[in-house]
Amino acid sequence: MINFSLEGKVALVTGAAYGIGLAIAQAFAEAGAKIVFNCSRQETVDRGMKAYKELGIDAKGYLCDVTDEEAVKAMVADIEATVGTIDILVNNAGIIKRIPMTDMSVEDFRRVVDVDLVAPYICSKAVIPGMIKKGHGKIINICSMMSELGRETVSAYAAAKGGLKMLTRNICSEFGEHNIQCNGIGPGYIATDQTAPLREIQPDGSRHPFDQFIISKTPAARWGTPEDLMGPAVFLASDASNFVNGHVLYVDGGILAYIGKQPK
Ligand code: NAP
Ligand code: GCO
Repeated sequence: MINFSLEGKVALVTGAAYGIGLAIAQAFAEAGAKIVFNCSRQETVDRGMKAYKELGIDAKGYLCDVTDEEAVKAMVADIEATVGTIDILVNNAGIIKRIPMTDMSVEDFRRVVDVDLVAPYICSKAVIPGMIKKGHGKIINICSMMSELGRETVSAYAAAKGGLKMLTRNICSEFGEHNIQCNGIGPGYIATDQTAPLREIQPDGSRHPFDQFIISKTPAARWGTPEDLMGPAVFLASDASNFVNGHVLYVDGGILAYIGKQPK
């Protein structure tokens, strides 16, 4: 029988106070997992704890900046001591800065790469020893359309998410023999806080030009929702995907397959 259950599994979803991370964690909880999450601001951790309580999920929240290796190691040690060895890690925490490359400071560029690429390395490095000891593990990296495509103003983000695709393949290569599967999810354009600026209604009441652009580039002719990612995430976190490794599953409504609707 195909096993999509996460019963008895401990899942750490980074940055899962709202948006994509919260939806993935909710899906994991519905599949039986124990949920742990972290954010870098106390008010966001509090927002997440409120959200989980309203969903009836007994989640544990940590204040931890994923770019701080010592803090991540301490968080993982506390989780292993108080909840259990982490079976599933979702590297979801991420930021974007939309600035033309030649206007972008090196500090801004580095911060995006730190959060979106170096931190998944830090978090994966922290959980893999426990997974090896346990004899299994699942690491899911939240990649992006920008793991495959570029666009103006997102140079740091695209570089990081492109690197995250290759980090996914490398973790697969290095730890597959320990029954650890590392895969990516590449969401398309999803309606969350992160993309809210791209969907703002214009002063004349019209839709944001980028909003209209994405609708024309998506065969599904709609933005994705965090809920669209729930099933794919449970699949990649469950035993149903034990022979899927190093793969990036694009959940994009077909954007990557489509040249775009021709103007009328
Ligand atoms: P979001 O709404 O901006 O939420 C990001 C979460 O990450 C927040 O909880 C934030 O909390 C946390 N975070 C940011 N920096 C952190 C840090 N240094 N340490 C710990 N937590 C941190 O983002 P989203 O749209 O849900 O996206 C989630 C992931 O999906 C990101 O990796 C994003 O790149 C990716 N993605 C998004 C889309 C989309 O269209 N929305 C598409 C493809 C991929 P704090 O600020 O309090 O830390
Ligand atoms: C942007 C968007 C995208 C999405 C996502 C697409 O400015 O182009 O924020 O980067 O967040 O990564 O998959």
